[in-house]
Amino acid sequence: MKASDLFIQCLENEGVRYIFGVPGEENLDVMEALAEREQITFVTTRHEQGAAFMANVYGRLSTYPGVCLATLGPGATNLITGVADAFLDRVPLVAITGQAARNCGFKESHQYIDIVRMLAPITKWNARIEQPSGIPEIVRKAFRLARMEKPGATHIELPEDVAAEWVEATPMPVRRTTYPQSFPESLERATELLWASERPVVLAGNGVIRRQAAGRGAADRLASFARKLGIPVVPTFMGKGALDYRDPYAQPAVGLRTPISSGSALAEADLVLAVGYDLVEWSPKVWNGRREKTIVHLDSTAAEIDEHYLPSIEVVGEIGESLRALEGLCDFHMPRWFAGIHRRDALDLLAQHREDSAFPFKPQRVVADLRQALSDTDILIADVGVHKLWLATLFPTTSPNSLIIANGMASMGIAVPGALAAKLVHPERKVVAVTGDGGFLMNSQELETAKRLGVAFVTVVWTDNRYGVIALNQQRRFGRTFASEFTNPDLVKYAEAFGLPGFRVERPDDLLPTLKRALDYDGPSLVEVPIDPAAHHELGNVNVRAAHSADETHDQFHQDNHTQGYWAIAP
Ligand SMILES: Cc1ncc(C[n+]2csc(CCOP(=O)(O)OP(=O)(O)O)c2C)c(N)n1
Ligand SMILES: [Mg+2]
Repeated sequence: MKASDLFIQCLENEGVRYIFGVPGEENLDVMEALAEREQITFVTTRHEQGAAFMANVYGRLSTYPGVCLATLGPGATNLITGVADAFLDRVPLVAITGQAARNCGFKESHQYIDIVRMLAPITKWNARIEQPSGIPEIVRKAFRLARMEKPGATHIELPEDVAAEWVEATPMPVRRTTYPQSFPESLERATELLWASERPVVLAGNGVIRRQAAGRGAADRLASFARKLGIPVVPTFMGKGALDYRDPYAQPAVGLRTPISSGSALAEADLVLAVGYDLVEWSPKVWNGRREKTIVHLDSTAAEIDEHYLPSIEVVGEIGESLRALEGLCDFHMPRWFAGIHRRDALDLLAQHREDSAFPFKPQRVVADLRQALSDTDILIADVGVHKLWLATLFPTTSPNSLIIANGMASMGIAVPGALAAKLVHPERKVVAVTGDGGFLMNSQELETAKRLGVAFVTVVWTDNRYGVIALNQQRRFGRTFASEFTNPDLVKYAEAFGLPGFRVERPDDLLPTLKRALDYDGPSLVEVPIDPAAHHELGNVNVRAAHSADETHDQFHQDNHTQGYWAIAP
């Protein structure tokens, strides 16, 4: 058979359902092979970056590698941002690129650049297929490594002459691996350290969400562990939803440059049990600047090196299993040391702004209405900008992967293509992309892809006519803004030009009904929400909390959990 047919059979063998991409001349054989098959849908995008972000979010939510495809040269360079984002956020993704024939690589040649070398620093592994007989092993390896802990991006280059050759081979059988169990000695040492500590706290990261999505129950085990021991849980932005925000042990989320506020559980803690925590999200220097805290590292891999992150013990293994084992060994309940800690309450703040009538909108009001419009398991995906910080700080999450935050690479432009992919993974859920006006215009072309495919999600654009977070920081540091402002096209007309219904919300009370209308619409839609940039300054005042006292809210939590709305238990 032709090598391109074998290549597609190998992708089918990996369970691939979608390839997102822009074909080029050097992929013609691969595209032709795809046209003959049914299992894989090729989603033609309008920019390779859109394709990479779609594959990225597909991978985040499904835990199986999302696949994107581009041609050589410019197609491959356009993929880079979405691939790098997968690399830093531990997302399983396989990028496929075409290439000029093998006899072009040593000389100047049309669109030829060394893609393998270019993508090497942002992939876990990548390779050129030099011989068609290598296809089964290379594809198997790319998918296996992309998904294996910790997941990330891999890349396969298929030169056009290789794709057109003849070969006799079959795909390799897919065998799953298992991870070694954590050492009993490590678990015992962790138990001793927890027992000896006075103010322990769990810092729960991306890994908890990832291993929950992979069906390994990491978030379920974490909830059980926290309750048995009575330990507060601080999620990172990407760890949001690891514990239901209504749980008495749930604490406010941290990430990026969140300062460590005095009086917060992490500031006061003498021991930090870091579970599935990636240092890229929130530097340990912020919460362990004086290197005083005892650290217990519990993750799927050994700890990263950082002078502010020196674990006393590393518990390495499947996260949920390690938590289960630790819970079994820890036969004690900690005194409620964090009960007296006083913090301002995110829920309070949202409740206060529920009726806020300011126009342009205050972000708090928009977050409150978004929470009202979506159910527990619906999916909200944030782009990158000050709107992301508002959502990460204020949006209450009840379940893993209901708020998607890209926080390692933190690239603008992920929300629109990401929402499309989220809907493909979970057609039964409502999906909303929240994006700034800056990030929106970086990948808004994918609205055409959404329209063509008939994929229903709502894009909510926060318009403040600026790169809001940059302008905010300029104001704070230098007392003025520079080169961070712009104007916008008429976004309602822009949506309509794509054939989408577009709404501009001009009265605060119209927001919730407009969101509901857009969510009920059977196709992509756009809602523009003008935001008052002056209100961004209030972000620094949000010093959130989850529960003033575990005693007070514990019973209430169990009564209210899953039976009442979000505002029912706001104190
Ligand atoms: C691709 C990319 N370019 C630049 C940045 C740096 N950056 C981070 S947020 C931001 C501004 C975002 O503006 P906008 O999308 O309007 O969101 P807002 O902050 O106004 O909510 C910029 C330029 C980035 N993260 N990603
Ligand atoms: Mg903006």
